[in-house]
This record gives sequence, structure tokens and C-alpha cells, in this order.
Amino acid sequence: MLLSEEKTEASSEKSVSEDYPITLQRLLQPDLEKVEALRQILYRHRGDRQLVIMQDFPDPDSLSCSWAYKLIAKEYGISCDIVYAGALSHQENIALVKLTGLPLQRWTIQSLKERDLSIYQGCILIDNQGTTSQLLPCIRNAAIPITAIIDHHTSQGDLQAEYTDLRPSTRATATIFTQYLQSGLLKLDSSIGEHVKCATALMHGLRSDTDRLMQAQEEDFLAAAYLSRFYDAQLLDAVMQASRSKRVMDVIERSLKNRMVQNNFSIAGVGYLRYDDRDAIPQAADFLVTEENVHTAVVYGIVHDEDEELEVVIGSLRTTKITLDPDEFIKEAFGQDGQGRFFGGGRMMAGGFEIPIGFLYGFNESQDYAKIKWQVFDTQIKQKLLQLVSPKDNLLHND
Ligand SMILES: [Mn+2]
Repeated sequence: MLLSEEKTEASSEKSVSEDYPITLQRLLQPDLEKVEALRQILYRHRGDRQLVIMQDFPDPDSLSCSWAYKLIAKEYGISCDIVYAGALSHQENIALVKLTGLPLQRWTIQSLKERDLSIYQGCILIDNQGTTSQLLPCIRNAAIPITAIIDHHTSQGDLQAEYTDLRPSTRATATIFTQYLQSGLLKLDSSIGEHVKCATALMHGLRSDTDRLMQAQEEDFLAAAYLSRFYDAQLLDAVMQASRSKRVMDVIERSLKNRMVQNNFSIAGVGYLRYDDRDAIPQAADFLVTEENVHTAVVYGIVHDEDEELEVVIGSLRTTKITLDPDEFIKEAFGQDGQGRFFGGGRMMAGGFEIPIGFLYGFNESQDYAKIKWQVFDTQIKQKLLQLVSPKDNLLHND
């Protein structure tokens, strides 16, 4: 090979243009020898169970690539557990994991004592070389061989693995993995939800390690171009917008699970939430309205504030339909209270409502009571909304 990785390691600021034809050649045919070597190793280990070890504070690059590896390995009957010892600290990472259902496990050092590590025939280090993981020494003590190291950090020492793909001049491990996919280790299929979500995660990993592509090189752009055929732009957008707490994410998750879509309206009750998290309701509505064929989303829940001894139903409406006036819609749906005040109103594209719970405040320390109370409000609100959404069948037929 004319362009050796050693050269680029020595001078990482190499100019791409000076060896353009060779680079392009390499980009279009990404290191087939390496891919072939990995294919053979996967084949040799078919049926194995492996551990994919991430750094203690996984970032989008390591999260997405670990997932991509798991999906590739599955093609060879290898089942992988993706583990990390530290914490998912950044909101965006929590969002990425939540919204894509990225399969990972947190293993504390203490919990290792109770684990049977003998079920694993190998481990894989992705986007790290073990130096940033507390888990690796224990894994090594358990005599689990290192099957592969795939990383773009500069070499951290002489850790031996059956397969090593270290590319210090590559900006993101996601670029390496995208090239693996492109070379046919796993044929992405945009009709498979998991593939779309993994491609979205890889796009996020690639973007985040290249400062939103500002630092990207040609091979990263080519990788992004390939991923663009499969990824879900709206899902990525939702991940990127996230500076949300875990509890907020949980509310959004509930809204996704509970939503009912009728006549282009998406309606979701999310149950109880803390006062501090009330902002999760409009955020959930923002998210639900991005669904295909939905123009208006309404999300509501019972917000409770123990200090104030207060419970109130809070709801949010978001619409992209120009002809729908949120203010009018909410006033018509919920009407007025005993004093003639409306329960809510709105502005362009958005609206909200608050319905006091008053006398029914409190849980009586009974889960059943809380549940019944929620069902009553949930049913009533849905019914009011459905009278406007589909006037003909305003009774609740669904369960
Ligand atoms: Mn990385």
C-alpha cells in the first residue's frame, strides 16, 4: 500500500490534496484487506459470546460503533453485551440511548464479583484501547482474550489483540465502522428499524467527533454520505436538541408509548410527573408533532408539587397546521370553569392548558387511588379532544 498509516501517524496534519488520487482510491475501496481480516475473525468466532467494552464515559462515537459492531457480529451468530463502568453523563448521550433503544449495560466494578465472566469467549475494545475503562483489568484477570481493538486514538501501548484496526488519522471511529458496513460486513436495510437507528447513531457519532463535520475530512464526508441513505433526520434532530434530564426523557418515552394518532392528531397522556419536570410536557409535544402524517400533538399529565400541596393537569399543544388556531382549539375543547375562565389558550403554533385537581388532591398512600384518578382525567381529556378531532365518533372505542 502506497499510503501507509505510519506516515499519517507521524504527521497527522497531512494534506489530503497532495495525494488525492491515492486517497480517493482508498476511500472508494476502504482497505479491503482489513475488512477481509475482520470477516475471517468473525467467522472463526461464530457462535461466541463477546463483551464490547466502552470507555467509562461513553460518547456518541463509542456508543454508535459498539452498536454497529454488535449488529455486524450478529450476522456471524456472535452475541455481544455492550458494557461500561462509569456514567452516561451528557444529556445528548442519554437522549441517544433512550430514543434509539441502544442496547447497553452499566457494569459497576462491585457488580463484577457476582458476574460469571466465563461465558465470554472474547472482548472487543471500540473507540478506546482499554486505558479509559475501569473494567479492562478485571476482564484481563478473568483471562478473556482481546479479540479486537478498533479505535482512532493514537496507540496507547502494546495491548495485543487478534485483530487491530488503529487509525489515528481518522477523525471518528464511526467513519471506520461506516466503511466496514459499506464493504459489506453488514448490509444496511432502511426497512429495518434497528438499522435506521444505528445509522442515525453513527451519523451522530461522526458529527460529534468532527465538531459537526467542521473538522471532517473527505473520508468522513463520504461516510456521512453513505449513512445519509439510511439515517432518520428527525430522530437525529431530536437527539441533538436534547439538553434534557433523564426524567424528561422518561416523559417523552411515555408520550411515545401512550400516543394515539387520529385524523393527523397525536394525543398522549403521560401520567404523573414532578413539578420540576413539567417542561417535559411541551418538549414531548414538540417531539410528537414531528411524526410523519401528524400535524398536531397534544400531551398532558398530572403535575404534582408536594411542597405546595398542589396537583394540576398540565397540557401542551403543538401544531404545524397553519389553519388550526391553538387558542380557539383549546378553548373549544375544554370550555370554561365555574367562574367563566378558560382552562387555557394559545398563540401561533402552540397552546397550553391547566386543569386544577382541587379536592381530589393527594394519593392517600394508595397506588390504586392514584391510578383511578389518572384514568378519570385521562379519559375525560381524551374525550374532550376527540370531540373536536373526530366529531362523528366522539366516544372512546380504543382501550
Ligand atoms: Mn471517537
